[in-house]
Amino acid sequence: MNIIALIPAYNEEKTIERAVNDVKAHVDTVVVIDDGSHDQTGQYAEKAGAVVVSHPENRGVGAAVKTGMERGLELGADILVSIDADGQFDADDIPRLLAPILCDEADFVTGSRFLLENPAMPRVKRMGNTLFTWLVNVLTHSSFTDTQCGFRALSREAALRITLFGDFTYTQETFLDLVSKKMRMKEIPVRVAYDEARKSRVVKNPLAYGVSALLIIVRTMIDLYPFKIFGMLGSAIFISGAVSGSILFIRWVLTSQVSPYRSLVTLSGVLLIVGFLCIILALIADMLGRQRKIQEEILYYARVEALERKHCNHDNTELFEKRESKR
Ligand SMILES: Nc1nc2c(ncn2[C@@H]2O[C@H](COP(=O)(O)OP(=O)(O)OP(=O)(O)O)[C@@H](O)[C@H]2O)c(=O)[nH]1
Ligand SMILES: [Mg+2]
Repeated sequence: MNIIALIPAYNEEKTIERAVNDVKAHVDTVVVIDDGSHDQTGQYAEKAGAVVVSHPENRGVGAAVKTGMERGLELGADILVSIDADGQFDADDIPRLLAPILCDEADFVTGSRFLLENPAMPRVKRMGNTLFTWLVNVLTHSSFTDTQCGFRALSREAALRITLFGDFTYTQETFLDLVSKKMRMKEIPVRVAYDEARKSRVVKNPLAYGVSALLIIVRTMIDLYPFKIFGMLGSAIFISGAVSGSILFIRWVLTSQVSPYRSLVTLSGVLLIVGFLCIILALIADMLGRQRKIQEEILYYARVEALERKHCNHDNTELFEKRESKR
């Protein structure tokens, strides 16, 4: 088993060495993604024995994790574990995070900071986490307790299958994508520490974080369920147009007049047309959605083949057999 840790890091020179050393004891290789840091993060990570991948410019933690997953797969990872560079998580929790994947009980295991008696999370962060976890649960019909935790593990199969677009963050998108792909997911309680003096690199401004993360969620949902989303929207608009139109029509039949609701006639017409167009859009988006599924399947095999060609010393036969047996 080749276990590779991914540490996205942005200006973390103070903590990166310790983070790498703590993680090293539990994995085969540590990959640090230095995301355009202005300090010595990359140099310190290398000194501590990590493989360092650098982005010339800061691209965001989502982009960094994507780069890390690609590098991890190239290095032949069977399991990828991501953990923060600030030492907030306890690396000794890694074995518990890996266990469900090693026992073939899960493809994705996420740490939850809310299942243990951890130190109190700052209030704004707790509210944000609760809100986003609730939203992801509603959208995926799940009951996760923490969908924002950066401490998680992914099987090779899940890493080959996942498609992430968000550069700013990847946390919620991972859940939406993997649930839609029917991957087996599990939560494990993890320990976490909070340093009041530290400024979060990701959540510089809670409102800006909320808007950016929400945009990623909306775009992901449209990508994953285009027919459902445009279909529901179109139907709702069309039905309201039809209902108001019918009421006006009945009134006209009974009283031979529509006043004082004349303006509602136009509104009903507009609603009917917009609703109809939305339903057409749903059908077109559905076709694109099917294309996406085919493209993702092609991408999966392309990734597997490319990795084999790179002689990453990984035998993918097992993966293929597992996949075929699931069909
Ligand atoms: N590569 C990369 N990593 C980032 C970026 N922003 C944050 N990170 C890393 O992502 C991890 C989580 O960021 P934190 O700043 O600890 O965010 P947080 O855990 O939500 O906030 P705190 O609770 O204050 O620690 C850390 O390892 C950061 O170095 C970024 O733009 N690029
Ligand atoms: Mg942190």
